[in-house]
Amino acid sequence: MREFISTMCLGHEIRLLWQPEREEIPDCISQGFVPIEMAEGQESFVDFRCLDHHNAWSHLPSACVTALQYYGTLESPASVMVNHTDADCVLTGLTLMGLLPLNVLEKFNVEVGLLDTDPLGTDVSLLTCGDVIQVWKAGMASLKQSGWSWLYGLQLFLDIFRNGEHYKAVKSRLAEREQERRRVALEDYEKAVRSPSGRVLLVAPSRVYGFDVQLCRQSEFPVESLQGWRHWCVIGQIERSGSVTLSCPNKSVAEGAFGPGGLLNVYPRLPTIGGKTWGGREAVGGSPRGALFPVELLPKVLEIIEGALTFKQEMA
Ligand SMILES: [Mn+2]
Repeated sequence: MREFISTMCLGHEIRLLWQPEREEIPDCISQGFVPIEMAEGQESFVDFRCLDHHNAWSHLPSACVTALQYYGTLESPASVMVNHTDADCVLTGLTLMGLLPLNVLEKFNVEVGLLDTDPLGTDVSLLTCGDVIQVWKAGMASLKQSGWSWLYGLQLFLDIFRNGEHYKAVKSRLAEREQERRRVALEDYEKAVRSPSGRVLLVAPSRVYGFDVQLCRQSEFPVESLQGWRHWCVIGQIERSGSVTLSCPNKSVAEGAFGPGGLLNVYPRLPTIGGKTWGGREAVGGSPRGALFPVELLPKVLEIIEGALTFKQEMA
């Protein structure tokens, strides 16, 4: 829902336009509102700064990395236009306003950008500022869709950097939890069943969220290429809910493996439950909503998904 918020941060005036109607976006840009990651479906709205990396701009780096070349150029009042609250989007605004030192952001934005563009292939614990990103994400986990949540995200970034000493305990707690999650994910991976090509993997049960670990990024190859990943689809039987989640590394790998549309080609082939079908997006989806998926059908699911691969290349 559209909101206009006029407020302040570190002495800067901020004029924030949240989720403007699609038809009014071009007008708002000509009035001086800087669009940050304003992708609406298949269309991305940008000004000369090109702060987006979706749709027609998918060849660009993440927005917060592009924003480094416009560091501190948004004078007060800073007029920005946004439609979501994630680390890349908020950090882009922070960078344009120059609210943290450039030498800090030159390192930090690159890492946030890496997580934004390759979330399943980046080990946050290996990043220099991974702890800051983890605290921020934990602190934003219950965010509401509102311009105020974007502004709170801005404040939280500043607070974590400026008052880092207060966050020592929470940082080590989150790091421990992350280490434990990776350990359990790897343990589940070792018990997983592989399809004949090795490209599809059945993790049953899956005790933690672990697709990032289990898909096995091959970092010497590009993130969007089939060679960039050991497995192209992980079938996770989620212990907590009894449902099944399918995860491919990203849309382009899903399409490379299963043809245009990725997993959309796969859902109709999978066994229905009480007439309800599988569904989701190109790279992520799952078993029928709200239904326990019978474990005895899982080998069949593995077989069907292996059979749906349009490009077969056995694992090296
Ligand atoms: Mn982004």
